[in-house]
Order: sequence, then structure tokens, then C-alpha cells
Amino acid sequence: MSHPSLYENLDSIEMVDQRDSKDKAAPQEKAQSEVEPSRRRSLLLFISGFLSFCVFLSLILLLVGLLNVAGKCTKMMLLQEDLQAELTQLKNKECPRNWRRFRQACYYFSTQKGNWQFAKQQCSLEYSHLLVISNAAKRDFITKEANHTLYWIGLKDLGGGNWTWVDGTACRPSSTFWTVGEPNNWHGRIEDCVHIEKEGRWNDNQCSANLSWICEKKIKSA
Ligand SMILES: [Ca+2]
Repeated sequence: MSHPSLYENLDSIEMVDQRDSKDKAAPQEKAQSEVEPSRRRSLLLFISGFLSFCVFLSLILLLVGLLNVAGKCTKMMLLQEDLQAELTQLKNKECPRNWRRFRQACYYFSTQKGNWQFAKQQCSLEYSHLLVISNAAKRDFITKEANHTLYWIGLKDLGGGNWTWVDGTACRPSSTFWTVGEPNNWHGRIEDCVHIEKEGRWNDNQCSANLSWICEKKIKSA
């Protein structure tokens, strides 16, 4: 009876070990093959969730930014409205440059010259009207400021001695300030327009005469 050699025994032991290790590895590989897709799914879900969170956070930040910008725009618009209101108030309270103030009105003594109609138009362009002398205090102020210069004023004969101011009020005989002998239609000329002359008194003259003029505008109350 022969006995297996030592090498034969070793080979058989290795074969058994290999079979055992294969038997053991097979379930592990199977388990791993089942686990891998699950991990990938989890990873994909995590990445998708993270990206979604990033997008959501970006949208939130964008919305907050837009709301912030909108808020600032609203504040700037309100500030602009306030500044515009203050500017309008200041404009109403103060006389424009080169205008002179007396009580609640501003007066412009032109350096240009023109006929009466031109003078009237120029005042309108400045949102004013030719001077209306409605009381003695204003008349004295104008006389002083005019300093003996001839200026058109807003008084005109609408026909038959119907002297009327440009604001539509009639010129009452009691409040007139004519130079002695005026109005006179000098030498038969048609003199329907009035200007002040020396000492601030009035003279009727041809409306085509070339003279300076005085504009007037009231200061609006706040
Ligand atoms: Ca005259």
C-alpha cells in the first residue's frame, strides 16, 4: 500500500483552500455588485440635491439682491421727488438771477429794447407779464429802480381812452400817474402804449417805439 507523497498532500490542501476562497469570494462579489449601483445612486442623489440647493440658494440671493436694488431705486425716486419739491419751493420763494425783488414780486428791467408787443412777448417767455402798477408803494419802488430810464409798462389803450392793464384790470383815473399833459396822442399820432419816463411818470407813445421794458411776476406762497 502506497502513501501519497508530501507534495501531493500540499497540492490537495492548496486546491481545497482555493475552492474555499472562491466559495467565500463569490457572495462578497455578488454583494459588492449589488452595493455599487446603490452607492452610485446615493452619490447621484447627493450631487443632484446639492446642485438643486445651490440653484435654490442662488435664486434666493438673486431675489434678495433684486429686492435690495428695488428698495434703493424707490428711495432714490422719493429723494428726487423731495429735491424737486424743495427746488420748486426755492424757485417760488426767490427771484431769478437779474430780477429784483419788492415785497411778494420779482421785477426785471430789460437791457434790450423793442416795441410794446415784443416786450409783452418777452415777459411771457419768462412766465411773467409787463409791469402792472397797482399801488403807490410799487410805483415808488419802480421809479427809484428805473433811475430816469424809459421802460414800457403793461398799460394800453384798448380804444377810446379805455386804458387797461395787461392783467385785464381797468386803469382807474384816480390811480394814474401821467406826466402833465399826457396822454396826448402827440401831434395827432396814435399813441396807445404806455411807458414810464423821468420821475416814473407815464407817457403814451406809439406802440412801435423802441424801448426797454419791465416784467413782473409774483412770488408764489409755499
Ligand atoms: Ca404822449
